[in-house]
Amino acid sequence: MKMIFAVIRDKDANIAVDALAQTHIGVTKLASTGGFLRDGNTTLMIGVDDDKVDVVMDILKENCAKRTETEIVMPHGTGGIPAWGVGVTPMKVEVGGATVFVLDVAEFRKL
Ligand code: 2BA
Repeated sequence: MKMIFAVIRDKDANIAVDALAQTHIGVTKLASTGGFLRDGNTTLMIGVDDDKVDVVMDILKENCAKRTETEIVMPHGTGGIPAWGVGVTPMKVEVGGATVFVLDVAEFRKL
């Protein structure tokens, strides 16, 4: 058995948890904080039989991997207030990303 720890973006967490649950894979979602940015992220704790590790990796790749998305950037007016009506700019930005650790589980019990 393996324990997979996946540090992912908060925004990707719910969809990843849903996809794991639909595949009947148990997951615990932990609120975490990155040591470098000191920003909130999500750590998923996923315990699975060895033959399910690739299934989990595919789900994480599909829902959390780095990808490019087009976002609308709203220009700021005075005092940091969004300047509605002024030309908005669609920009391609890189979002997502997962840092994944796979550990051997010495023992698994439910008491
Ligand atoms: P990533 O490398 O994609 O890491 C995203 C988050 O994954 C990290 O958030 C941290 O919570 C976790 N993580 C990454 N490597 C880990 C490890 N070896 N052990 C445990 N957890 C780990 P942050 O620490 O806030 O880092 C956010 C992003 O800042 C990183 O994205 C990386 O692009 C950059 N970064 C991190 N440390 C850096 C450093 N010393 N110098 C320059 N850039 C750094």
